[in-house]
Amino acid sequence: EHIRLTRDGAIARLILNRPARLNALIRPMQAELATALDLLEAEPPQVLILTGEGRGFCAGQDLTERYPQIAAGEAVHLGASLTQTYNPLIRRLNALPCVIIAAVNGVAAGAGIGLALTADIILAARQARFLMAFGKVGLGPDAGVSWALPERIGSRRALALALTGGRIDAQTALDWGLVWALHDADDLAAATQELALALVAGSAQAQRAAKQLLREKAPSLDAALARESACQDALGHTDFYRAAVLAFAAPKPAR
Ligand code: LHQ
Repeated sequence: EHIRLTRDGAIARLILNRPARLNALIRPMQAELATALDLLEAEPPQVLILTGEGRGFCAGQDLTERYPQIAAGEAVHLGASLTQTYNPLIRRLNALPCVIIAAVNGVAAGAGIGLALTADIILAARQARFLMAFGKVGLGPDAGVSWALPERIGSRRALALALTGGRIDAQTALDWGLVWALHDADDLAAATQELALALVAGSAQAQRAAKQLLREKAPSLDAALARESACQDALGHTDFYRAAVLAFAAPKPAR
C-alpha cells in the first residue's frame, strides 16, 4: 500500500508511503489516493494531516513511469493524465471542508508542491526543500501550483521559481510565507499533532467558515461583507459560540 489513511478521533492522517522513491507518484498510488478521498469525503474529519513517510515529502510525478513509452518512441499524453488523475485529486483535496495541515518532512518537488499547497497550514522540517522540478524536465507547473503558489508567495517569486526550476530551502519558504512554521525533523510529527489537537478543540463550523471566507477571495468588499454576515449568522446559532459567551461573560459569583 502506497497510501496510508489513519484516524484518531477528529484527526485523520494521510501518509504518502513510497519512501524509497521519496514518495514519487505512480498510477496505483493515485488510485489509492482517490479511494482515501472517497473515505474522507464520506466522513470528513475536523483536521487532516498530509505527510510523507521517510526522508521525502513527495518528489512529484514518478519519472520512470513513462520511460518505456518514451524509450519506445511512443507519444505520451500528459494532458489526459492531469485531467483524469491529478486534477480531480487536487480539486477534491481543496474542496474538503476540514482543516488540512501539510507536514512537509523533506523534499517536495513538482506535483509534490501541488499536494502541499492544498493544505491550509504548512509546517516543514528544517531540512525540507521546495523544488520546482517541472522546468528541469521541460514541463510547466501543474497540480494547481500555477494557481496556489503565486497566491502564497506572490506572482513574481512564483514565476522566477518556475522559470529557473529553482529550489527554495525551508527557511526561504518560511520567509516568503509558504510555510507557517519550521521544526527540527525529529519534532515535526509531535508539533503537527499539537497543532491538530489545538484545532480540534476549536469549532469545526467556524473553521469551515474561515476556510470558505479566506480561501476564495470575494470579488469586492461588499461581497465579502455579505458573505461574512451570512457565515456569522449561522455561527451565532452554534452551541460552541453560545457556550463560549456564557463561559466568558457570566457574572462572577460574589465573594
Ligand atoms: C524518483 C523521483 C521521481 C522517480 C526521486 N521519479 N524516482 C505531473 C503530472 C503528469 C505528468 C508529468 O509531470 C507532473 C508534474 C511533476 O511532478 S514533474 C516533476 C517530477 N519530479 C522531479 O523531476 C523530481 C526528480 N527528483 C529529483 O530531482 C531528486 O530526486 C530530488 C531533488 C527530489 C531529491 O534528491 P536527493 O535527495 O538527492 O534524492 P535522490 O535523487 O537520491 O532520490 C532517492 C531515490 O528516489 C532515487 O532512486 P535510487 O534508486 O537512486 O535510490 C531517485 O531516483 C528516486 N526518485 N524522485 N520524481
